[in-house]
Amino acid sequence: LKKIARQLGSLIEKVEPLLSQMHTDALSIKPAHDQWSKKEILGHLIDSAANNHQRFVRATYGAAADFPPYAQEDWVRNQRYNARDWESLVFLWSAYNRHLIHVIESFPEDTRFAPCSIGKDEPVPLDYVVKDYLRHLQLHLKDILDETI
Ligand code: NI
Repeated sequence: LKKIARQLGSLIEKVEPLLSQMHTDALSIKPAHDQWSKKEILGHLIDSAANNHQRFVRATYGAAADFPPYAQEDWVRNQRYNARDWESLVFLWSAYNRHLIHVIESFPEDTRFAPCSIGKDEPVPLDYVVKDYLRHLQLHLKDILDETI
């Protein structure tokens, strides 16, 4: 988990300046009515950070197995991310992730296998959830930056 925290740290350091430099004109454009704009994808990553924050902290006191799944489409739509400015979204996203790195680094050793609920399936161990959080983040950053990171 310490390794994942380091990987997450270098990813944020690398990507934050790239996001900050992006031209803001096209960021609110949805490629299709049922596809997210880049602002909405970054918003989805903020939602992912917020929901996984709950899972991570709840795991430290044995309460992550009953955390409910979240309706990601409703979260993105109902928060109207396209109405926010890009700079604020980038700031929130990077600050949230810096805090998550601190949370992951602070896990007591015996919480690695704490059961976490990630949907309707059987609970999975915390270290799987943390790895999957990073994988999901990389996947969507690729869509925002139009490149492999
Ligand atoms: Ni996603």
